[in-house]
Amino acid sequence: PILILGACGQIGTELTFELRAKYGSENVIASDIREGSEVLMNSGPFELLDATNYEAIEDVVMHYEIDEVFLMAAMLSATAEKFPMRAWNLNMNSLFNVLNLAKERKINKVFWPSSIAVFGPNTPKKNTPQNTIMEPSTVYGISKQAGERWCEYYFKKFGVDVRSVRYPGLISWKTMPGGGTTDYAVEIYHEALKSGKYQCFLDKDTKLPMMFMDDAITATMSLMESKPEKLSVRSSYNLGSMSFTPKEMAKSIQKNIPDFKITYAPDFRQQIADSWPSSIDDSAAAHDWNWKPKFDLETTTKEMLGNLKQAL
Ligand code: VAH
Repeated sequence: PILILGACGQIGTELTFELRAKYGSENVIASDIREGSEVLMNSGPFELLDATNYEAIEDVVMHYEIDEVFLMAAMLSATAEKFPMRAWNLNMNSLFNVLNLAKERKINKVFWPSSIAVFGPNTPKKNTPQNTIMEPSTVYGISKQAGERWCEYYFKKFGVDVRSVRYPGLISWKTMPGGGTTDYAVEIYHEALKSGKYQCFLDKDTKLPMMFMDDAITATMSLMESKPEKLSVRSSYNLGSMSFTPKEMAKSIQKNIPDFKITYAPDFRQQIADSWPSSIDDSAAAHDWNWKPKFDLETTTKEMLGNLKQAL
């Protein structure tokens, strides 16, 4: 059986649905610090669980005889700047809890998300390589860089089978993101349908690596199902699909909603975005486990507006 920590979050929610569809609802235990959507809560077993509480996780792991853990609980970049020590505590102690369960052989496999936030202001911004300068300038980025180093250490030292990808900004319609710098790329679709206008908290030319959630989930499951001997990276794989600016995103929405208006009012999240790459070289993932994205900006916009129209 599989345990998902942070199952009510932006990625966790969709991961829960996809893993349940593939492996059967009863084999996927969802957990979070608080209850999730009606749909999620009614789709299979759920446990209220604090990812920083080792004993509580251990109890659930033993009770359900868990084999694999997906650790999706974290505090994201924007919120982490407001609460640095809470972010460090949640992001690191949850990871140590899961890595130590694997080291004690109480679970066999771990997925842990890293992020393009591990890169910093002096990282090459275009086609950022798998191995390069990494001096993250955000609390969240520092926690992700430290987390990657621990994942590789536990793999090399204790043979822990932990796998990870550096997610770009993720765009989903089933769930809202929580406290990220790339959240504008989700909010903009909701506002385009609700009010026909959106005030963007990043500047019009801020180019960032982004990905539609379906691609992110496919990548996550593909990496976890790969044969271990195929994996040359045990820190975290670069993962790319598309890059665009808020201005390009607004144009893509205006093709469907001609009157949509965007304005720009950069806030503290501009500095975070400016420290991140504009595009990613994910050739290691393509080589090791045949990663290939399906969605671009046009198809993402069609999917988002089509599904949100139904949902709203
Ligand atoms: C954030 N969505 O904005 C997350 C992600 C690359 C961005 O890490 O913090």
